[in-house]
Amino acid sequence: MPATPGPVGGPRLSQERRIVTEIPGPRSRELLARQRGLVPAGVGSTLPIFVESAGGGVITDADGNSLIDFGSGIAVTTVGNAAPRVVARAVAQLERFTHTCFLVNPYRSYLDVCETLNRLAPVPGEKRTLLVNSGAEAVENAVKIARAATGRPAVVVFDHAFHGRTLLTMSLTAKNRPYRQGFGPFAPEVYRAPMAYPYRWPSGPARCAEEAAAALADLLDRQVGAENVAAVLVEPIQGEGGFVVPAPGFLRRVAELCRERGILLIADEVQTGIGRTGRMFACEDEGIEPDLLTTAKGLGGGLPLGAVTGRAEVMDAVPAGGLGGTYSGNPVACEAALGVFEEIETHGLLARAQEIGDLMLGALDALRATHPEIGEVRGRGAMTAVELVTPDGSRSPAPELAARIAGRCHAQGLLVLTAGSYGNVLRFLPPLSIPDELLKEGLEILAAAFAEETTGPSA
Ligand code: PLZ
Repeated sequence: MPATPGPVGGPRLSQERRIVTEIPGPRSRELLARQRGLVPAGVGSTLPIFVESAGGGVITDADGNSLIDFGSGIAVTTVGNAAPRVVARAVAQLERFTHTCFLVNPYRSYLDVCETLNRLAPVPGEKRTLLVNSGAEAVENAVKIARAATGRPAVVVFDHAFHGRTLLTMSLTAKNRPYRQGFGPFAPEVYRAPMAYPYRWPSGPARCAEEAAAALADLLDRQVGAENVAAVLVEPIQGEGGFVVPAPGFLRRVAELCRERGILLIADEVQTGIGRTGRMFACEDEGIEPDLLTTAKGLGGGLPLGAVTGRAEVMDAVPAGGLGGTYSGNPVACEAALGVFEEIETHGLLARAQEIGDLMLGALDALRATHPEIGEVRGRGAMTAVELVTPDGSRSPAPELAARIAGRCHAQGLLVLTAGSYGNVLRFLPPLSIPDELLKEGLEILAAAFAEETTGPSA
């Protein structure tokens, strides 16, 4: 197979869609059958093709298929899968040492990652960063730190939020099935406010920000009591909840309400952060400066790494020994993260994310013009989505249509993911290393899937 490098590197994989079997093919189906006897049923897969290699804008599988990647492993391989600087640094580190435990013997790369995040994060004043292993651990630690710093117990979160699957972060997550069902009792002192979700706001988008802010103020002051609230936790663009972009100005109001009451603002940038939205952090677009900011996913370029970056006086409120973990800030993951920052810088990937956003939003808007099943096109940078509804003007969610369109895309060799509280959102998270031709080809496959599913033979 002729191998050419992707524009931003990655393994030297031919940047083409190539479907040589049905999807999944026989080898993947065999492995899936094996999986069923080994792995619990609770672990699902969006598309069970067993991966052989990935890079640039493609994923290749055990049957020799090459699929276009609009998922990035859920917003993780933002700089490209197996990106050269990530790989080179991780490999070199693997050969030096794999682990010491930072709590036992520290190493420099941990500091380099913290220094970079402290420099880049839109958190005001002097900053500190804690490294952990995952997004859930980052959120969980941010809440622990906020409680220690304020001496208050309560955390306020939003409808449609996703913050993880551990007991606390599952308790912070909004959607029951599949995340919470059967897993209670949940962690106490979690309160939920409505999200300023313009498309579904009862009185319409115009008053959405103002009314949602009023509902938050009421929850803080009357129901919980602001003096009991450690933090308000919010995703600047909701990820699993369906790429809900809060009504303009809402997040600034949230920040003000927090400041007036001595409540800490935690921005969960696990999905939006590290260049995904066309800025290093989505908070920058909103003009908000959280007290604490969580990252993971894109930070490690595919290796498990999470972080909490926060104001020094808040972060330092926890005494020595209060924070840590055996693997937290693993040296291989730290080197990978330094490679991620180099890739972003070297290839101008923030601008690339904006370019991808322009291209995709333009194509999705055009698709919406001919498909009333697309209720809304939204997102920012390389984080875009369409919300599907019944075409009768009622805005009733259409999750089956979303699943059918995703299925058609998969069969044609385009990996897309679904999301949303109602399961009716198709979301697009291509790696920033994807060539334009593959982006356009993916969008054509998507358009064809819409044509077939909405005006196909049975319509
Ligand atoms: N905060 C905003 O998006 C993870 C979840 C995949 P972890 N989102 C993908 C799944 O079904 O479990 C996420 C997120 C936001 C926190 C998390 C949690 O990050 O690294 O998966 O723990």
